[in-house]
Amino acid sequence: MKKTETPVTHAGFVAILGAPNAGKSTLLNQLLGEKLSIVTRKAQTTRMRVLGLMTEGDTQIGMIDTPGLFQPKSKLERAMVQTAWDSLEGADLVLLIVDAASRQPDAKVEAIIEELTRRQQKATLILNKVDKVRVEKLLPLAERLHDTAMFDEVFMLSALNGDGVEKLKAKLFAAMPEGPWHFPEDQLTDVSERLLAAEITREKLFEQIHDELPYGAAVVPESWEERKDGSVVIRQTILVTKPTHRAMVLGKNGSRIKEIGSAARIDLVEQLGRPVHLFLEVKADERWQERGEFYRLFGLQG
Ligand SMILES: Nc1nc2c(ncn2[C@@H]2O[C@H](COP(=O)(O)OP(=O)(O)OP(=O)(O)O)[C@@H](O)[C@H]2O)c(=O)[nH]1
Ligand SMILES: [Mg+2]
Repeated sequence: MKKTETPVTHAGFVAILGAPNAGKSTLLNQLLGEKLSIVTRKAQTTRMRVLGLMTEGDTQIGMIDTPGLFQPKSKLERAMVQTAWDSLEGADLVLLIVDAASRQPDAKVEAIIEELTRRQQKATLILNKVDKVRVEKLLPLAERLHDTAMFDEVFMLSALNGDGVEKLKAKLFAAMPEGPWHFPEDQLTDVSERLLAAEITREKLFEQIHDELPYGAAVVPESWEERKDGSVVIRQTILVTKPTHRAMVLGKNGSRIKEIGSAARIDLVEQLGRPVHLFLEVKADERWQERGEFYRLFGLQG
């Protein structure tokens, strides 16, 4: 009698680590072919773990985008850095992304390599932003970092334009161990739509408001109402610490908040594929970074 064989599947998790602004979220989005994690020119954009799923053939990979690693000072920063290190638990592979175009990548990266060494955690080294840097500069950097012996392989790529990303993707798919998939084949992430929608607004806030303000601001979902006509009504609150910051986010006659809202709405319509009514409220609350509910909402420890 012939036994019916269950098909062999492969599954695993890959953590993307690196200093702030190295291009972690850009790489996640490029690998997925979807804009899932928010990206800005500013450092410390990503604040939470963002899982992006790639399922192809018999293999499912959970890519984990993380907040950048740096010396944290505030409670929020400590929670962000903790989340990044926590992503190593259960990761089958770790990618350390380095901004190869940065004038001084070594100092920030060294501290991360030190911690990886302490944890005896091998990683794959990704030299990113090769579109912005001359090859002569890349090779010595690759050699220097590779000499630390913490890396199994080095990839040079541009997360932005996709050069070299397919090669990395092939390695990732080949490296996943045998095992059952953890998510349905067509699932993209485990982050809720409500949270992703709030992140989009935060991206626009980071883009439109400068100085220190965005670092002291957060966007939280308030409500999400599906209408019979197929549209969705989304209400979010932008939290800032000071009344003066509230005034800055609002802008003259509410002009700034209007711009943030319309930029966010354009992305939301694209992502959700239906009409969106977005209502934003701005609240000044000096202590929002102290509140546990905020951390729980974003899956942060605090
Ligand atoms: N030229 C170039 N720019 C890139 C590349 N990858 C990322 N960037 C840019 O670098 C900036 C930071 O990218 P992110 O993907 O937000 O970086 P991150 O590592 O996720 O940053 P945090 O979330 O703040 O830790 C953005 O302006 C990106 O467009 C690349 O390959 N080439
Ligand atoms: Mg990021």
